[in-house]
Amino acid sequence: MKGTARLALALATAFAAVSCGGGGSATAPTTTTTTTTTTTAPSTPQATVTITITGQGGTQAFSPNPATITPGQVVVFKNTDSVVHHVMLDDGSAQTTDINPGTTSAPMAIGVNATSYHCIIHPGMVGGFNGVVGDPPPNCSQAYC
Ligand SMILES: [Cu+2]
Repeated sequence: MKGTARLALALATAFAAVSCGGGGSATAPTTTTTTTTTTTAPSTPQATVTITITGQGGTQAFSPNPATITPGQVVVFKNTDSVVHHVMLDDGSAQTTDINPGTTSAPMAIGVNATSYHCIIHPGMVGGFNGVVGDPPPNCSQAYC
């Protein structure tokens, strides 16, 4: 009987010591769970880029030209001119619809292979991305050359 009581006391003391040590260190990590909401922040550099249609010709037809984008970035074309324009990427991967004067095109994602674009109504209007300003057709003699 005496031996059993002494053993129980020894076990209880040992268990208390272990659980005390374990409980002390368990409280710290629980505060890190709120950091997950900050993962949406990197979307900020992907904000839509607005390229203005100026009404001038050649590489001056768009501003900024060249526009700085990242692959997959969404751009819109804002027509501040007095006639309709219609922009197509030179790699053929995407195009706007007709952009009426005073309106802005629907958002268009720019693929990794798209480096330049032009107006299909006025081929002299050219622009590009990331150092490329576009290439007006040789001997361009129409409007917006
Ligand atoms: Cu045009």
